[in-house]
Amino acid sequence: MALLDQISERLQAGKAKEVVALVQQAIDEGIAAEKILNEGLLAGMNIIGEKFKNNEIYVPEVLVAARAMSKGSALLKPLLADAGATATGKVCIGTIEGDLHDIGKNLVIMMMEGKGLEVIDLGTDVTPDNFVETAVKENCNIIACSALLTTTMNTMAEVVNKAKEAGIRDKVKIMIGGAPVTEEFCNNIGADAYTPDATSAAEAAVEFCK
Ligand code: B1M
Repeated sequence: MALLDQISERLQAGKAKEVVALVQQAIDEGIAAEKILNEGLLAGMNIIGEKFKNNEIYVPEVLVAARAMSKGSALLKPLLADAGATATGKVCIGTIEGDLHDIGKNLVIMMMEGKGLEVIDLGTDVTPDNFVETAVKENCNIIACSALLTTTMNTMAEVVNKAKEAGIRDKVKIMIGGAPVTEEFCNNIGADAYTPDATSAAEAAVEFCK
């Protein structure tokens, strides 16, 4: 089996140690970090998502796969950094209130830091007040919100409202993303940018900070 397929397969089996070893082997063999991420780790995670949706696997299996994904991608972090990254700016990021999914958010952080941005990670289950208070206190250029559940994405509208109430709406850009989020939703709630993946999120953040 090809190395990237092995990474995907071991990730699906939740074998974090084996995933780490295989990712290291792929790095040593000179495979590009983005290829390892997309064709190995994320490919495996997508299959997990499909099986979860079809009730072929349940939360415990998804959790161990998610852990393997996190451990494997941590190895790629230094390699995903842009050589000579010069962007400056501060972002506070988190997964919205009620939502515990953090793999996508962590990838967004990795890509943003790789471009030189300073990122404050608020973690998961972050309230709109927490986003806005942090942006005020830390003088952030960007508030970035991730949501993976259709039930939690609507709370992102509250972040926009709270930013207006706090009088910082003209000073801070609000970026949103996550599997159920769309451009149309972004326009409806009055956020500044929707991006579909971590790479485009980092690129948009750099543009906002120029
Ligand atoms: Co959950 N879960 N989950 N889950 N989970 C989904 C999201 C689901 C689609 C699965 C399914 O049914 N097909 C479904 C949501 C359905 C819906 O809302 N319509 C679901 C459900 C229902 C649930 C529970 C309710 C299950 C239960 O308990 N019965 C529960 C909710 C818990 C909670 O949050 N309160 C739950 C729990 C879990 C686990 C804890 C087991 C685990 C999370 C572990 C963790 O994150 N540490 C988990 C996982 C892993 C998934 C799936 C399988 C994979 C998500 C993932 O990490 N993908 C997911 C199925 C799926 O998405 N196909 C599913 C990989 C990741 C890299 O992609 O996060 O989309 P993603 O990020 C992408 C882009 O979206 C984007 O960049 C990333 C890639 O470049 N992006 C941004 C993300 N944030 C961004 C922000 C940006 C820009 C781009 O700007 C700010």
